[in-house]
Amino acid sequence: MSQPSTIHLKDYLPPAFLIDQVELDVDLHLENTRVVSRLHLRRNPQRPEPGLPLELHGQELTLHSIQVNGAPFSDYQLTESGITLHHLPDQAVLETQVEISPAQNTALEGLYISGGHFCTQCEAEGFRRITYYLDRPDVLARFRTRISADAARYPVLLSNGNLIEQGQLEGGRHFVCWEDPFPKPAYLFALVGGQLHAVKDQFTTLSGRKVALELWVEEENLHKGQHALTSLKKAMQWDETVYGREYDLDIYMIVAVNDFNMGAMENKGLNIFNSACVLADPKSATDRAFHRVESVVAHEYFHNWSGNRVTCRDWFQLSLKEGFTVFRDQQFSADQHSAAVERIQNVALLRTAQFAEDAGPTAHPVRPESYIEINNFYTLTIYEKGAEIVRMLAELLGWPTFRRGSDLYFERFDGQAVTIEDFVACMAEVSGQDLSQFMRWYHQAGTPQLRVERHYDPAARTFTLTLHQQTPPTPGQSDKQPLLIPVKLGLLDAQGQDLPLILKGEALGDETVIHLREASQSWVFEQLDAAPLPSLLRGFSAPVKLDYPRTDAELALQLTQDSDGFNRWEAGQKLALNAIDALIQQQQQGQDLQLHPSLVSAFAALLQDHQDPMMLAELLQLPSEAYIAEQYACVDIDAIHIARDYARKMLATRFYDAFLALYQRFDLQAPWSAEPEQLAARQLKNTCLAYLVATESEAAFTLAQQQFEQADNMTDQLAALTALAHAEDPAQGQAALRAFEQRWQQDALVMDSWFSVQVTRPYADALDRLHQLKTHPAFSMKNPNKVRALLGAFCQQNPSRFHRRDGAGYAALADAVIELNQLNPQIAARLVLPLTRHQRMDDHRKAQMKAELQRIQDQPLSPDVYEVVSKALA
Ligand code: 0A1
Ligand code: ZN
Repeated sequence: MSQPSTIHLKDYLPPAFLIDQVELDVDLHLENTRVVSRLHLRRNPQRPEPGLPLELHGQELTLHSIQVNGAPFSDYQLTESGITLHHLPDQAVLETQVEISPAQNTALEGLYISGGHFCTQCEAEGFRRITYYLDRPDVLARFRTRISADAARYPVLLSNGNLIEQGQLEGGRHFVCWEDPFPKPAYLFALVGGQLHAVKDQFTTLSGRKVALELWVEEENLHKGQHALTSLKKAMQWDETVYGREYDLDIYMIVAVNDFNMGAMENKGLNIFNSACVLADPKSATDRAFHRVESVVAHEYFHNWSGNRVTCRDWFQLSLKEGFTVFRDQQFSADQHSAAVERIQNVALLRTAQFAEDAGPTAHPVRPESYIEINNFYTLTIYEKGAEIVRMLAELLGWPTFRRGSDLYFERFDGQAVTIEDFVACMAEVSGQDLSQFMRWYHQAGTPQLRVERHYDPAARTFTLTLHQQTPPTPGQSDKQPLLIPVKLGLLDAQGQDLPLILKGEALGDETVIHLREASQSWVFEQLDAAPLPSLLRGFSAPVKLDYPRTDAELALQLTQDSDGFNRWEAGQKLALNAIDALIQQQQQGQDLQLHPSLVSAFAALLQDHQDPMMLAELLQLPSEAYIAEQYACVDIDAIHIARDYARKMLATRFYDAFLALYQRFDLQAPWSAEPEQLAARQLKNTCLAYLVATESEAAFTLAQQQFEQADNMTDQLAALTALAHAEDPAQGQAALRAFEQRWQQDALVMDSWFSVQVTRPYADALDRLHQLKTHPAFSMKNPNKVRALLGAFCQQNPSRFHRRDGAGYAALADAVIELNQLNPQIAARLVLPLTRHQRMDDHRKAQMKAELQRIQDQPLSPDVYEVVSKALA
């Protein structure tokens, strides 16, 4: 493997040729699939330089023949990354015949086998593993796809668009022909062949067109398909109502596959899903899994407009489709469930994982300037921070104007491949706002820090709020410019009620959004009889770190009284962070641990108010170890674990009776349903169960055991299993783990949870379990879900064990990365990320982490792993 090269945005050039029409003929065989492709080419008027050659991408293809306009063609060179054809006429039909081997494809890009079925994954650059092509998103072509295969083994053959022909062939084979009327980039191509069965439904669009909905699964999973179809119909309707977007083909198909690198893929008219993101029934899937299915189904559906009808010019624009589509799926979920809880959960992910990414060696702007391997850029920054930027735009413009900007964008660029600038220009045009400073959000990496100062002047009855912003340096970007930061705020009186806001004589109601543009800026609020308490960054109106010192009493007031649900939760998190910080310091100084009374009184207040059980379940969660770690310049991983654990156990003991009462009250004893009341009840009840079991009392273990045995749904069963299996005494969970394995060994998705539960045990034996489980018959390094369930869960969700002082956790990860680098580079490059977060670790661990990275670096590496590891060692 040669030294991989870097691709730069500044080098972008339009392609030398365009492709109007593609005719593919794919003859499916496990070891030697034959692909004939006919490309209807013409020179691109945007590239007038005479005689430009055509450079087609191709990877791991065996070339059999090339013809141009029906005659053999020899004026070409094979290169490392494809083929260069010289002296082509201005218009030509280029026919290539290649052979590929799906059975050997463990990278799961291009055409591969999953569970005995043929399937494809072409984003970002998988199509070049199927045939020679201009595999770039700014080349949009109409596809006609003929597939032939053994009729008995592969009775179902699918591709994009409409089925136009099918028939029998000799030798027990058959064929189908699909045609997609919408020009599309190759990354949206898909093909499936297998013994699949469909759950079918129908949707009538706003304008009265009937769309056939088909979910294709293995026969034994038919009963797990209904929820995805219901979710799809909700999403279709929501996009019509909220964004005025209708579906455009007569059929929408989804296929579930077991081996998939990501969550799902929005291929035109033929989505391919990781089975974990589409299959769900109450017996085997948790409420969280149901929610994931709903939101991923919606996400892929929304891509039909934000991504497919209007696509990206190049991969540097990835967040154009992903940021916007994540924002849309978050809006959808907020409309289906509790908006505040949805926001809390999205922000929790952003502030732990994305902020950590933005502070580490792989930090990059939402619109990057360069990359080695684009697959490494499907990141939380592109997706989640990208969505935050779109959310800020919507906040700055107001929804009706934002919606007009969205309409303009879809209308103006329908059928085109465009840039992030094009999107923001539509928003600027409809609003009349100058968004040039706002564009820095796309160009600057790193999480901005916002420092708050406040000053009340009793004589003038004014309150001055001063905000200072600063973005830390990130790799390749040492100096940062001030950003335009929308800060939504209210001012609370001593009872926590919103005060009227008056700025420069203008009455602004109870809540407003101020626009911070300078490095430091002040606002003077008038006519205030006493010092107010600002409730800042309501709804987390910008993805920033807020340095806003408040007293415990002020935090407690916000926790119970703030009219903004997000800020109530945020105040509680801050109270908990303060209390845990005090414990960390006591631990570091060798003192006895003492939990600060403010957190105890906060819990006492919370446990008396059951108005909103879903919200209460969130409010009762202590910040994760990962989020606690985010607060420190030098992370003391052991002290964090001990402090948080101590706080959890103290609260559990102190409020045992209250948790038990709440548990009993919300243990509905009714058959499972997906009704919001039941969802909330399960969530709260299981939060209480975790606290009860944290006391390690016999009574609590008995309760968990009973729940484990009697549960009629996976949410309750898994919550009980986790409580038992995470007890300090490993014997507590043994019987339940065995029973669970017996019951579910045939269900790969449930077994993923069984693996994760064991390796996330926060005790010394977790790593031994991991080593044992790697040899379990249900585990496979070739299946990404299994790798994530075992290795991913251990490294990301069990920080104190992954960061064991002896370095054995790091070594286990490095071993797995080295093995996976050969099998599946994309997954290897993701798995290695926890090892790259060494910056803020103590010197001992930092050295060990770097040594393991170096051990990886000393191997012959895929570009994927090379890029991540070399950045982490730079
Ligand atoms: N576009 C899909 C996610 C996806 C991205 C890359 C893939 O392979 C490298 C596969 C899927 C989405 O946003 O859902
Ligand atoms: Zn997406």
